[in-house]
Amino acid sequence: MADRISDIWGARTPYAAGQEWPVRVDEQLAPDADPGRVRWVPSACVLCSNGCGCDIAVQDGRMVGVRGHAADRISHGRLGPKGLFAGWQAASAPDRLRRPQVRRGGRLVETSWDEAMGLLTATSRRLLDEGGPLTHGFYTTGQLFLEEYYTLGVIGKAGLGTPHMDGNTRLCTATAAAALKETFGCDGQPGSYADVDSADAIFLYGHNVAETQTVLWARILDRLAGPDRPALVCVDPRRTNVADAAEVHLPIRPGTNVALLNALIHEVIRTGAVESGYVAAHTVGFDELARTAAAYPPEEAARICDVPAADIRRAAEIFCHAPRVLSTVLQGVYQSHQATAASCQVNNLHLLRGMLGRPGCGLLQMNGQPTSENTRECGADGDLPGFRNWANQTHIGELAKLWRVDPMVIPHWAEPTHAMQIIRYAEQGSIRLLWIVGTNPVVTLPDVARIRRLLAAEQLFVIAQDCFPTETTELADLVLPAAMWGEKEGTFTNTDRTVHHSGKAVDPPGEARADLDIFLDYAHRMDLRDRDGGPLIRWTDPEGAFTAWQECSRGRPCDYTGLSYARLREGPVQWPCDDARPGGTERLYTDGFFPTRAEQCETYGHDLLTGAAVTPEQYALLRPDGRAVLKAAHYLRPDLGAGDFPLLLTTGRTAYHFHTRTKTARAPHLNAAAPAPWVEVSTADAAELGLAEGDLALVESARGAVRLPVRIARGRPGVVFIPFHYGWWDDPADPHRAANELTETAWDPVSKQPQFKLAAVRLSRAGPDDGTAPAPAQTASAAAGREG
Ligand SMILES: Nc1nc2c(c(=O)[nH]1)N[C@H]1C(S)=C(S)[C@@H](COP(=O)(O)OP(=O)(O)OC[C@H]3O[C@@H](n4cnc5c(=O)[nH]c(N)nc54)[C@H](O)[C@@H]3O)O[C@H]1N2
Ligand SMILES: Nc1nc2c(c(=O)[nH]1)N[C@H]1C(S)=C(S)[C@@H](COP(=O)(O)OP(=O)(O)OC[C@H]3O[C@@H](n4cnc5c(=O)[nH]c(N)nc54)[C@H](O)[C@@H]3O)O[C@H]1N2
Ligand code: SF4
Ligand SMILES: [Mo]
Repeated sequence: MADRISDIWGARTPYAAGQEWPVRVDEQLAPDADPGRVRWVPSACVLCSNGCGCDIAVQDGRMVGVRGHAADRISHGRLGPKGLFAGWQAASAPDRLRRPQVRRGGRLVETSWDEAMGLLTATSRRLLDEGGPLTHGFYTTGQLFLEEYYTLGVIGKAGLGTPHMDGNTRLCTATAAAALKETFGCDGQPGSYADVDSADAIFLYGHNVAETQTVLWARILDRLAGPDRPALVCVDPRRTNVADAAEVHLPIRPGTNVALLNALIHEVIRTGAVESGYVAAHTVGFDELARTAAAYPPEEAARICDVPAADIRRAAEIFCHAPRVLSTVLQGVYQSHQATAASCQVNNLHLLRGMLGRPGCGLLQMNGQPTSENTRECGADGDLPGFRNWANQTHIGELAKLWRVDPMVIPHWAEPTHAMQIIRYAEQGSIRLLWIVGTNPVVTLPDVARIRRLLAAEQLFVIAQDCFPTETTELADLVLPAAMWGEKEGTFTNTDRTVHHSGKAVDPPGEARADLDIFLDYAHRMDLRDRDGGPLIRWTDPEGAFTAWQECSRGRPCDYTGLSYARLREGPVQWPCDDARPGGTERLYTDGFFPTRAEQCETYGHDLLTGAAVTPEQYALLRPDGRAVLKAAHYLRPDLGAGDFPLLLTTGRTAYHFHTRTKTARAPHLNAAAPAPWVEVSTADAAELGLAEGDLALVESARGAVRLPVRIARGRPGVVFIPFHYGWWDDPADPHRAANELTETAWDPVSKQPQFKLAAVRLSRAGPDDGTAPAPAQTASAAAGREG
């Protein structure tokens, strides 16, 4: 059973440019499953944004395994270690939440749904009476289904009227959305995963795809093993598996993405690689971009980023000469201080070469969580449903008409509140009810000591809705047990706009309920009504919610009106899908026209350095009118505070765990592959600090400290890495071992995404060698000395 643990990507199936990626069907069944008796329920994996289509094996009312779906456009049958092992095993874990719990006399005790929802609605009503909708905050997720997000979005925006609803997507894909909006006028992924099949070069910016979308990496590996391998360029301070396979690895100093990208733009312009016809017809802002980039010859970027200028030139040459380049961007860029500024420069590179909307010329501002796309589309975060612009009265009017409410009910007097600001309002006491759904902030927000204090405070009524007991449910006043993937029906959309339908395979354990049913129950008990006195939420099941959402998406860039449950049961489809495009749409912007007209766009944009909003008047002067906006930004040095913290901490993922491990730690093989946290230190730093493999190190920042075993790894000197997966639910003996004990409350000015990839720390030896660190050996965490 364990071979796909050590063999993360499975066997190679090489192919050449322009060919179909060969099918390889991966399957994992429980030892006691009987293949003859298994029933297969179509779904897709929800353990990352790749969204691999799969079938769930069901036997005797239990999930007993999973297999890849051969016809699926994303996976062509493959599944990675998380997909193979985690979902179905976690679902039958004995410690699932089965009944609601309420805090009485300081302790959580089980209660009935009726009492739990009664308490919730009584508290909610009282606070609305006392202080209005601004007393209510929602902290949501990128892991529910579309139907649940849309329902929650309508409840918050039209039922209660609070602007305080954001998702953990703020930590995850806020920058992807922001960069797409700034450049193209609207959210929506231009590229397709099938661009891997024909790209001549692939650029990965801060994206450890080998560990974080393992099936996408298998697709890239198969091209690399084929007859016409694409050139790979990896921008990542760590020596990841991607770096090992790359033609050019640029291990830049963390936080210097903008300088590097400006140098690439510099070279595109200097060498005459700009597609002038495309730029003239389809963009605005070239002159300012050229002026800005002029300050970044490769030598200057080399100095800032601390990589050889010759390597920057080689990367630039690849970008300038390859007929088809696919670029992907993820957390190494998004979770940094100039996140949106950097991501926009990747958009600019593609625009300068006219490389959009054609096979192989993909631009993927990646998502991370499996369904974060839907949070954004449906408005269960700081966005309005259908990618509508909160500053556009017509867009607000459309929603008011659809929901049959007064436009003034829908909060749109200011930009919706971002997650860290919701936390601040709760701390200051204006938000008094915080409903946390499908996220574990006590481990995953920056500076978790602060979050722990807040959630434990008397003044705040905390609801936590989850499938498992977590560090966050432990602090809640009310715990609502949720059904998980496979236990409820719904749809979700991956990074490249592919919508999958997921069937209900089994019943949830105990009294756990689908999130949709919990939201519907709340709306019903709160008696939320429209302006005519009818029920605000008129649907009662997933398909009804989907139909309501389709109407909301009509005419918007994310148009779902051509879809249906019946159609999706036959297989996935990429939005937009409407009467004119009944088969869906593989790539956006094939004609070079962008949704930047003022009446269409999702935002008028921001200043990339300060985050100041562009006014409608300023936007009108810019006159994008269907052209993309080339936005320039100078590099700014990150502010890392004062104090004696000479090392840079970066945090991130390992292949075997998903976030706070609520699912992956309950899959024994995955857990055994990475059972406990570690800190990666470079050979040079270890020598200087007198640290050996397995030693216990004390890692301190201005915020906190953790003690972790040392892995002497292959990263760049001056940078240490800690995986952020490890809270303390499975190790109460060490309640302070999370990476986020150390991180700072700081965010990108445009996307408001926290800066998890950049904190100043110091290290010292805290204990003797205990053998080897519990770090995986096949990944970026491999011990120094292993050559790629
Ligand atoms: N196995 C696994 N897969 C996952 C997840 C998981 O938890 N586990 N989570 C999913 C989710 S929600 C997300 S958001 C994605 C995240 O997927 P990734 O973004 O690929 O993962 P991370 O490890 O957070 O960060 C990627 C890389 O950024 C690099 N980096 C750090 N600082 C910088 C910098 O300044 N510049 C550049 N260029 N790179 C830098 C790090 O060294 C790291 O290798 O993964 C998804 N897939
Ligand atoms: N230091 C550092 N911190 C980070 C990051 C980093 O790279 N470094 N990355 C950030 C990123 S990109 C992300 S996405 C976040 C992730 O942060 P979190 O979202 O807090 O992490 P998860 O463990 O995925 O928490 C999701 C919770 O939802 C529950 N859940 C799963 N399915 C369902 C469902 O259907 N219904 C309900 N109600 N609950 C469900 C799970 O059991 C789990 O407890 O972490 C962020 N924090
Ligand atoms: S690549 Fe992502 S979606 Fe595909 S099997 Fe792995 S975790 Fe699941
Ligand atoms: Mo994420």
